[in-house]
Amino acid sequence: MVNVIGLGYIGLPTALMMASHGVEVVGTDYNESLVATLNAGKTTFKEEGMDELFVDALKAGIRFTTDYQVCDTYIVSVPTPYDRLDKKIDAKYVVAAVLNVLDVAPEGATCVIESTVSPGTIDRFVLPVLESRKRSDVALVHAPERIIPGNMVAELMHNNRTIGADDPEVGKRVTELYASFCQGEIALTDIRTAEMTKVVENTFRAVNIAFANELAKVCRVGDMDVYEVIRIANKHPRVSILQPGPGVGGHCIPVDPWFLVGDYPETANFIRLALQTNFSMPAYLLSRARQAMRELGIEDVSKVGVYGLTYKEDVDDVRESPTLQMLEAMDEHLCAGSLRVYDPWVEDDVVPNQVHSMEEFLDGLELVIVMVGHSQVKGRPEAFGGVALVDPRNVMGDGDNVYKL
Ligand code: SAJ
Repeated sequence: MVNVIGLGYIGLPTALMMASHGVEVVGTDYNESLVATLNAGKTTFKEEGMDELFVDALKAGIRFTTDYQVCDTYIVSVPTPYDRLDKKIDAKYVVAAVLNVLDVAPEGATCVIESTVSPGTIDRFVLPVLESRKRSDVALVHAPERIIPGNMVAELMHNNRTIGADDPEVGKRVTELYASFCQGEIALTDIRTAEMTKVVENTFRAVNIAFANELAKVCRVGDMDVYEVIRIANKHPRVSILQPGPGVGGHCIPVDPWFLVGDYPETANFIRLALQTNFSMPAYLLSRARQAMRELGIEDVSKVGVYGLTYKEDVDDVRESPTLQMLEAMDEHLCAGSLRVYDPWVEDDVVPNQVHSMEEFLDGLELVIVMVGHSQVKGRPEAFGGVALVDPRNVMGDGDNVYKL
């Protein structure tokens, strides 16, 4: 039996996937209301294919509880935030979960950490926990997740994966477990290498996006079309530049690279600069919106709205989103709450001045900053009733009243 600890964006689909592929699974989370929702037959976030997967897993007998189970394999999938001051990983949730596992784990159990951790975290923070509890019989494995929100279910099945285990026998066993549903190649390595590859993958993406964002700024100064430049440059067989945008959000790309900067502050300079470049985009966009207001003769900030609160299109996740970063930047300059905000994917009130229908949103607006290109509006400027648009993601076409980055 597998006990998946932490039923968030990664733990839940992983638990469902394993259950629907013949593995006996119990999902555990300390959040009682989340467990109650799952037990009431409802999923806790929207994702293509999740509802069907949930039904399959229920049929296969998956259970959800707040209790840790006595079983042979644990999969820990809890958040790993970074300390905002020293930029190092904060492993407290992982450590707490492992401590709870050790309270019930039988001799010889395996504890797989799926949470993203910086290289050396398992050695530095998790192994000492085992030692202090005299539980060197428990085997540790790192199996970092790689699935992209928006296409999680498909990627869970088809992506290649990494299994990091310092004991090859244990690694082989865990590889077999993941092979029950994973059709990609599974690379077996040691724990520290697995930790590093995961952080490196997200750092690569952060750096590539930062490059695109810097190009956008350069092209603005030089009066060139950055999208055309990137489109053509990418025709080169060895060039693959990502897209500039309003900033970088989510719980991975803006977070994980800081682990390297935090652990190697003297060395990881280029990565630090990339993160700072990405983080500068929401404020840069504000100045771009201000420019559009001047050109359009709009003086009243209440005539400006923000479409999109999530960190990217067609997901409901608002963590670290560029819109939140932008509102925070405004807040620092005494403008809190003045912009009306709407996102069809976000039902809860997350920010002041948030409305819940497009009609209410557009009422009286003269300029909309399209922070997220949800399918609802992508390629359809008419969805905004003809008002001028600031379009940092280049998803609204090339009309006269469309201001790019
Ligand atoms: N973004 C851009 N320009 C781009 C691509 C993305 O500005 O060309 C922005 C997005 O709008 C978003 C942010 O970057 O705000 C991050 O989005 P994303 O789609 O790049 O990535 P995530 O955070 O949804 O998922 C990433 C993935 N990592 C990689 O592709 C290397 C995913 O595979 C990981 O599993 C996930 O992080 C994770 O959990 O670590």
